[in-house]
Amino acid sequence: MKRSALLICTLSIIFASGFAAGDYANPPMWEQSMNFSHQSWDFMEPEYTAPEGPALPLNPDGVPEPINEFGDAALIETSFDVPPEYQHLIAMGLVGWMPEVEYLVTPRKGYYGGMGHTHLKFHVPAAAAQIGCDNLVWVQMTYFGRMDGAEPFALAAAHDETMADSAGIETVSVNTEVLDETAGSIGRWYRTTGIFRYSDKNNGLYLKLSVFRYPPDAEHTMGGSAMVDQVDIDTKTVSDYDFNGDDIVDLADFAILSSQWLSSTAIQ
Ligand SMILES: [Ca+2]
Ligand SMILES: [Ca+2]
Ligand SMILES: [Ca+2]
Repeated sequence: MKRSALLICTLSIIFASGFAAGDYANPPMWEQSMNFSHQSWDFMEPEYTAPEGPALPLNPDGVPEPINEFGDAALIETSFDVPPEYQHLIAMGLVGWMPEVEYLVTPRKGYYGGMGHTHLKFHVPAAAAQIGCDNLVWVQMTYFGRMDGAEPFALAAAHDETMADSAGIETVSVNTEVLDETAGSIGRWYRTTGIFRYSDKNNGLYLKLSVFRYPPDAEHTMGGSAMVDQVDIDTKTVSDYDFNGDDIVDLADFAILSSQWLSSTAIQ
């Protein structure tokens, strides 16, 4: 049993050249790892025009170019919540796809969001469940959100599209940094990076990213904005058979396994 799993893991090693670009900041450098995949969305193509935006599902449109031997990753759902008193903003085109908005003091272009809480859902195919193998997913989003002290974002991972089944999905880490290109008093730019560990049940993982705007009040009658400018997602497989911890299952690990087996046999 152990040997068959070892072989399955070994067969899936991918070699890819290193890269770094744009908001793909401090990437996990998993290119040499088993079942590595990468996908980026910058939501910026000439044909993306507000308010229609691109058709869904939207495959990765950013750089670096996607690498995924398990299927095409996609943005599958977009939505926003606008408070009842600001529903008229929808007709004004202040929520949805925004190729470029000059009145916002930002160099960033091509994003989804506006003057409502903003949600994006992605599906990222990954390695199927293997004995002794779990997957890690690294997700990074760059966004404009509230700065009133409340959490400006939420990250959720699930096995199914309804986001109901998150059994066994472990949050390894979530870190948020404030970007110094911030402008305005009702929001700022952030970059949040999260890592989840999971055993694949359904050809990949569903990820829902939410960004929250500053709530409207008497002083800020228009309220703030929530905008997602870029999303990057990497995956890899981790294995209990990577005995020397170098992120690759190969003959070196098999040698360690063999020596352990021999020593245990000798004791008996
Ligand atoms: Ca693009
Ligand atoms: Ca963008
Ligand atoms: Ca190893």
